[in-house]
Amino acid sequence: MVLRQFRHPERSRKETELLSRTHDRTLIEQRELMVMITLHEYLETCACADDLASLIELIAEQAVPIRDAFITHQSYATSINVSGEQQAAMDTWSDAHLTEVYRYSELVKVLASEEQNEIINFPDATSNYAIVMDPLDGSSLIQTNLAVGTIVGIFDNGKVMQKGSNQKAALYMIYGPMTTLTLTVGEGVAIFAMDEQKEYILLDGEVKMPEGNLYASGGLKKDWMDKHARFIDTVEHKGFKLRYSGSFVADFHQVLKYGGFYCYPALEGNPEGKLRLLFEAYPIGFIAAQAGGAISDGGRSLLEVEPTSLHQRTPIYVGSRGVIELMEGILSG
Ligand code: AHM
Ligand code: MG
Repeated sequence: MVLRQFRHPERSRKETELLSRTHDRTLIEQRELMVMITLHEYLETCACADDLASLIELIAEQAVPIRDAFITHQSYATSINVSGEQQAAMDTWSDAHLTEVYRYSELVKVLASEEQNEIINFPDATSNYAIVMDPLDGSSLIQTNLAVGTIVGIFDNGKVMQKGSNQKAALYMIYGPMTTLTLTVGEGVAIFAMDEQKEYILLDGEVKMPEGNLYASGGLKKDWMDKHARFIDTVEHKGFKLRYSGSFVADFHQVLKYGGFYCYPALEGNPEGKLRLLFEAYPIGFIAAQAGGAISDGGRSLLEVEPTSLHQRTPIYVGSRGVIELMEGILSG
C-alpha cells in the first residue's frame, strides 16, 4: 500500500496555519485567492502524530474507490446477474475494502465494524490505532441516489471497548453531489471537499455548530415515548423544521452546518432505539462536541458511556448544545 505524500514546498507551516482560518470563505473565494489548503497541509498544522495523519489521509482517499463502486455495483436493466443483493452488497463491499486497506497499511491494530460480528486484530500492525466504523451509513438510500457516507472513529491505545471521549480523531465522508470529508483530530472540526484531482481542499477550518432550527427524529411516531413526543411538540412550536432523509451521516451534517438536532429515540418495545454506540454515536458525537454541540442518550453524554457490548444500540440525540439541554430537561422531567 503506497501512502500518497503530497507536500506544498513553498508554504511555511505558519502560512498554512493562517490560511486554515477560512470559515467565512467559500471554495470559489479560496480558489480566487489561491489559498487552497489541502488535507495534508491541514494535518501538518495540527498537533497530531505523523502516523495518525497518514492513517487519516489513507482513509479519506478511500472515498474514490467507494464512489466508483456505487457505479460498478449497479444492477442495470440488461445485467445478466441482476440482483437486488448487489445493491445491499455495497455495505459488505465497503466493509471488506476498508478492512483490507487497514490490514495492508499496518497502521491499525484493532478494528470494530458495524458489518462484522467480532473485533478484528491485525497482528502485523506497527501502530496502536483502533478503529470503530460504519463503512456505509444510510445504505438503504443507495438505490434512490441520496447522500450516504462512511463514519470512522480512531483510538490510539489498541482497544475499541472504551468511552468515546477517548477518541483521538473522528471523521466521515459523505458521497453526495460533492465528496466531502468532515474531520476532527481534537482541535475543532474541519470540512474538506474533493476537487477534480481527487485532492481534498479545505472548505471550513473552524466549524461551529450554530443554534439553528432543523430537526430529524427517527422511529414511528406511534412508537415514540411520551416525553420524546412532548420534546418534539415543544420544538415544533418553537418553529423547528423537519429534515429527515434516513441517512444519519447526511442528516447530522446539515445539523452541523445549520444547527438543530438529529435523534433516533428509545421506542415503545425498543428502548435502545436503532443506532449503535460505537460505530455511529462515538464518531459523530466526538465531531459534534468538537464543533460546540453535544450528544446525549436523553440523560447523559454518550461520549462518557462505557460500552458493554460491541454492537450495543442506544437512543441518540445530537445537535446544538442549547436544544440538547432543552431535551434533557424535558426527558428527565
Ligand atoms: P445503517 O447503518 O444500516 O444504514 O442504519 C442506520 C440508518 C441511519 O443512517 C438512519 O438515520 C436510520 O438508520 C434510518 O432508519 P429508519 O429507516 O428507521 O428511519
Ligand atoms: Mg449506520
